[in-house]
Amino acid sequence: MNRTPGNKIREEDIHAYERDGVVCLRGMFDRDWCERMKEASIKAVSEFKGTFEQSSQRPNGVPRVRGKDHTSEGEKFRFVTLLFMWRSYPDFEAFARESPAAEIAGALMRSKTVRFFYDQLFTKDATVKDRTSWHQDQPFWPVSGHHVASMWLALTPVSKDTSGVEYVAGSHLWGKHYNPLLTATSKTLHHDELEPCPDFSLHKDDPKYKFLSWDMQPGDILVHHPLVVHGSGPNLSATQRRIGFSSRWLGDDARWVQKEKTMYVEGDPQLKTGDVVQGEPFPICWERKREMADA
Ligand SMILES: O=C(O)CCC(=O)C(=O)O
Repeated sequence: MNRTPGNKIREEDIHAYERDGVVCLRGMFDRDWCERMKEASIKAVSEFKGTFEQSSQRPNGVPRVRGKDHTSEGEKFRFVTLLFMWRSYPDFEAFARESPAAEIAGALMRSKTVRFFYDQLFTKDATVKDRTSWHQDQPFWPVSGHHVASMWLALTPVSKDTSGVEYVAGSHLWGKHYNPLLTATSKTLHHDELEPCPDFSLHKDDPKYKFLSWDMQPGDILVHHPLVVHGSGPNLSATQRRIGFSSRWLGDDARWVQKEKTMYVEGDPQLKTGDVVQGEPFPICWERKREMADA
């Protein structure tokens, strides 16, 4: 399994990330990582019982994988999202601590230090019709700053027809924070003061917007900014499951923001608004010039 990025990250890749809010990098993870994480993902999804577990339901405070089974009534093909797998599954923890992901995130964010934030799986079986709604990530989180990169690793081949992620280029620079309104979380995270995210599928022909998406192979990644607008379409394939594995990474300017309604972070961070995001829940996984084993 590769410890360093499968390909060199060039200055033009960093510029694309800064300009568009997303960059696609090819062949960053080798076949061993892809097979290991694909197997681990299938196992985690098969073990998930389909409830959205809130902190109060967690026995003795022990963290468990949370998520949502979005599968429509009566459908045998599943659409499942899971969060915080690294707390329960050693393969996901190894990915955070031993893979080249943290180094890649550090290079793109131009950060000195990279901490792990959390991981999230998006699996859509063949023929799953559901979209992932257009959204930005940051309004869901108790974290501010530009240095919060998400890395979406393709674990199966992906195209626009098989629910490849699409982006509105440059939307991270609009100064907008849209209401987090994905179906899984809309009740708990709704913020009245924020405007809803437009349905950008209705604006595909508008020359004001540039849409970006890529055909991908296992090992290719998308790295995106926390405020770039993105979403994905249905999986139109009759045979091909689509597995996207996102890991989120914190760089130098990431700060905690106490919010009334926000994604629950495992591990009881005990941080106040304005604090550097640090501590046991967010292990240091990479530092410029030298790697560190732990926080
Ligand atoms: O895979 C998807 O459909 C959406 C991914 C996403 O929203 C993310 O990784 O932030």
